[in-house]
Amino acid sequence: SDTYEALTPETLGQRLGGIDALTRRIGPDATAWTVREVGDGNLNLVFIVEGTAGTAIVKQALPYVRLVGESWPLPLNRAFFEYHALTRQAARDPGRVPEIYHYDEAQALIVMEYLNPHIILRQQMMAGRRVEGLGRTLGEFCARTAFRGSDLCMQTRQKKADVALFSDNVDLCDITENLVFTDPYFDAEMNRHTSPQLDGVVAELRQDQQLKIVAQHFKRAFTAKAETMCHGDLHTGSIMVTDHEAKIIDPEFAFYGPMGFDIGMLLGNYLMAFLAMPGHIGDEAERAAYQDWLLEVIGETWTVFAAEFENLWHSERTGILYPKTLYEDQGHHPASDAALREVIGEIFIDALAIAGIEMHRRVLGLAHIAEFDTIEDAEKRAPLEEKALRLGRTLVLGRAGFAGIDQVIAAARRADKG
Ligand code: SR1
Ligand code: MG
Repeated sequence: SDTYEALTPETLGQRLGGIDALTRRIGPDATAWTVREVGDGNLNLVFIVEGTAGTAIVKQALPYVRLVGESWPLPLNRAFFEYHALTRQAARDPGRVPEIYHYDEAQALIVMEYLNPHIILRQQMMAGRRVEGLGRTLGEFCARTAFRGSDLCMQTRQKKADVALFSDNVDLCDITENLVFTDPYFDAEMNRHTSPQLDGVVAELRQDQQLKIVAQHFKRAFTAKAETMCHGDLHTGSIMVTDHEAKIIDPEFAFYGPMGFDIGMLLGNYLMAFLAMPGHIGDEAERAAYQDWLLEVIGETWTVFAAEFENLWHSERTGILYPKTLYEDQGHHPASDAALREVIGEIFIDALAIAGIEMHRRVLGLAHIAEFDTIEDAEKRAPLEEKALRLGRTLVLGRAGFAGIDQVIAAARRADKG
């Protein structure tokens, strides 16, 4: 039927069991499918479906924000944007996003590959477990999607059509515009911080006029710097991992924005995982080793991003920006290299500011992260959250003064030491 109806574990088999693409994947007899609702995110229903032939994930949008409830209505069309983003990401970095088996616009649902035995990267990090090649995978993903979705690579008609398509993702962008770029910097109704011990530093941040100016500068970049199709919500809850691989999920917040947006949000989440570690690994030596690994991942993610971006700059620059003819660039022409350095430098600065802003909103805003919230003892939690707030401010205000990722890592080490 075309009328939207939320699925339940009881109705799912009967409602999707007639779709060939699914019976082929899961099993011919839908009455034999087992269905579990496992959604623990802020917005959607998520079901794991298992049958005699295989498995699938069914993700369905709800007409409201799950985290808050029916009092906050939210359009269903986020499934449309997630579907379109997934297809583009699959083309731009093959194998890095789940395969789509079926999409139903009216029911706002996507049936896709069940990544198993993967778990959410945030959980993996809280458990102190490494992921082989994580920095490489994420650096490549961010570079390939940033570059290949931009005017550096796409044909201008196609790129402008995509800008128009994703510009309708108004409601999810509105969430980011408010929850990320504005609410943390004033006494907004939905804000919450979990410890009164933070009242002092929160008041300090909210009186910091320079910080507000920069946050609004980057909100302007978010709304107007339509460089590439961003994932839009690339935190460590949007990455699924085993010990040996990482896949990227959940691009429903996709929008056209700054090339530094995704990698910036990711760096902010890595940094918070790093600072939260005393709440998760008790043994000092074990914790120090794991924190070293997290910093290596930070370094590698950025270094691989820059290297892959450079590689694509030389091999796939087919769009309207920095055309090779302008530099007579058959190889590494010096002017082309200088232009590349300028572009990457700007992406780095944008990314650091976004990282810092993300760190603020995850402590002060509505949507928190498990790394901090699961530390029950407020005396232990609050100082770690304060470190994140202060490092966030250093990144936002000092964004143009970092000579490279090593200096960011050094700042993270200083913040951790307190
Ligand atoms: C009301 S939605 C809150 C947050 O959850 C999503 O994952 C995004 O990060 C959003 O900002
Ligand atoms: Mg999500």
